[in-house]
Amino acid sequence: MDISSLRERLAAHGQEHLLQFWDVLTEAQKKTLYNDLNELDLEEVLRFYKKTVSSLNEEQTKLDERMEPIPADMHGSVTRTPLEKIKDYEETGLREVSNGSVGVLLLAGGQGTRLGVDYPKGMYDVNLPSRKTLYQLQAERILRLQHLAKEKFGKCGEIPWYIMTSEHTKEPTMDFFARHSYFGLEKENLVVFEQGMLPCFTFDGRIILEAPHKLARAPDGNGGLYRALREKNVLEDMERRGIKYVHVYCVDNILVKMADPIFIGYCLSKGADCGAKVVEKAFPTEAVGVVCRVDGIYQVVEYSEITLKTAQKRNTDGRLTFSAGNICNHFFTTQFLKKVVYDYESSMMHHVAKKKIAHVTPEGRAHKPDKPNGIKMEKFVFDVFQFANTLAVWEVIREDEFAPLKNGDGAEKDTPTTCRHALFSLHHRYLLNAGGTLVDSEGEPLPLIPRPEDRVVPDSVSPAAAPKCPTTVNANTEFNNNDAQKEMRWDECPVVVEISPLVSYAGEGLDHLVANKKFTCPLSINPPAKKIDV
Ligand code: UD2
Repeated sequence: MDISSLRERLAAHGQEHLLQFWDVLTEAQKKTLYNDLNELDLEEVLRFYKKTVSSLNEEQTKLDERMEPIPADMHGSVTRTPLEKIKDYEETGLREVSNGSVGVLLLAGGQGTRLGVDYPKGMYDVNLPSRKTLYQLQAERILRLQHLAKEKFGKCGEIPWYIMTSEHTKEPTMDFFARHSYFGLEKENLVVFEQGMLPCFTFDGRIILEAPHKLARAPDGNGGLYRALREKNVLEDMERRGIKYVHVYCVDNILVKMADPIFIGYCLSKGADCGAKVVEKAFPTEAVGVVCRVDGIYQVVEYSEITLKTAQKRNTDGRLTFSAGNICNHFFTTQFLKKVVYDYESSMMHHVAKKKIAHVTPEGRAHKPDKPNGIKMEKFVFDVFQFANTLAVWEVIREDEFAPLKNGDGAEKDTPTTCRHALFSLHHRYLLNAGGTLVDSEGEPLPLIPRPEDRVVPDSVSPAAAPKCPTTVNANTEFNNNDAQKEMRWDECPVVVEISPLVSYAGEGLDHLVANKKFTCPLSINPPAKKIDV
């Protein structure tokens, strides 16, 4: 270890404090720190830091005058499109799936700090009757979609699943999939890769030490995707497999439609190289970014970047002018990704996040600050919209497609409970559309929207009063009660319906199972159990 030249290099960049504990480190710790510092491209990270903070000091002008909505002909909506057209989009998308041209890419490198778990969010189980995790629901949706495409076009295109992880989430994610036999997917169709990490800085530009021998580092944002696509040779993998279109999405949306053929078909019909699925902003001050154009360039603008007057602006039909709420659900052509990765990635700016960063005190003690003490630098996945030739926006119904898991139970929104209820409610609608009915113990149909008097506060429910024995419908039309689930309770919501993604991707294929039948809750609809030879 050439410690004196390392010391000189650090001193030349004002970072000599990183060796302040050197003399008290063990040999192993010295090795770790020495390797980490040698591998760090100091010039590059300091250049990022300077560029990022200089943008902080620029006067933040509101964007109002320069903003325009996405032109109406590029802002499609599921509620304003004739059913026939939607079927055309779906057919186009399914054809591409069966051709093997579609891949999905999951952004799963986040640290899940708001949810407060120390494992990857995809492994979270929101307590559905099946106890399926987010990863399993997503894997099964891929399987079902492959099946639907094959059924329609006779060819089974495989959908490779690219999963971007980070230092914290890669190993547990890989172990989890291996332990669950890849949930039925082919192992080689799962490509797990790791995004980059960047050091965290104090406000005056010094890299923070998390421990005497360890730098404080954080993933470089979900826009770290583009650098990782290049550095981990993921684009090459896509080209080798003949992938032309990629659906990129974030891990926490329990209703996400993997490689949604309608969205893909819509984007293709518009000749788009880049697409964003959005939901209509619920009210002017809702804290979501909107997809729009600024000086003619596509962008996502945060609510905090505009005035209330602009947020409240309405069209003549009464709809909000800036209504395209971003839900982190994107379409890219691989051609576009190639252009971004090789031509533009390095010019994309980082955003600054002021954070409470755990660090070591000069006395060598670990300390968790209670107010922000430094910054993390992050790129955002949608920052590439600015490079699109044609960006198409597809607006979907929030209740059908967007229920994110951000916070732990007890928070106001986006919790395991709200996710679970969103899924039950969607599956209840699938059941009704297929001609089935959910009834209460008196045989009365359950309303789609629970009546206040039907809601039961979980803690006040006695086990005897809670629904216990779920009705299970196997896709081979067997009806039975599942003993293993008898003791489970889903007592806080009167409607409990879970349809396995292996049976239905988006409500299809249920008629022969449920039409003209009545069911009580909790109801699970599963594929036929595999026969085990003994
Ligand atoms: C994201 C979107 C926001 C909105 C919202 C809807 C971005 C930057 N923001 O906000 O506009 O659509 O979702 O739910 O897209 N991730 C990584 N690496 C990282 C950081 C995050 O892969 O370094 C992943 C993370 O695991 C998650 C996704 O990116 O799957 C979104 O991250 P988030 O939950 O931190 O983003 P959020 O909710 O602030």
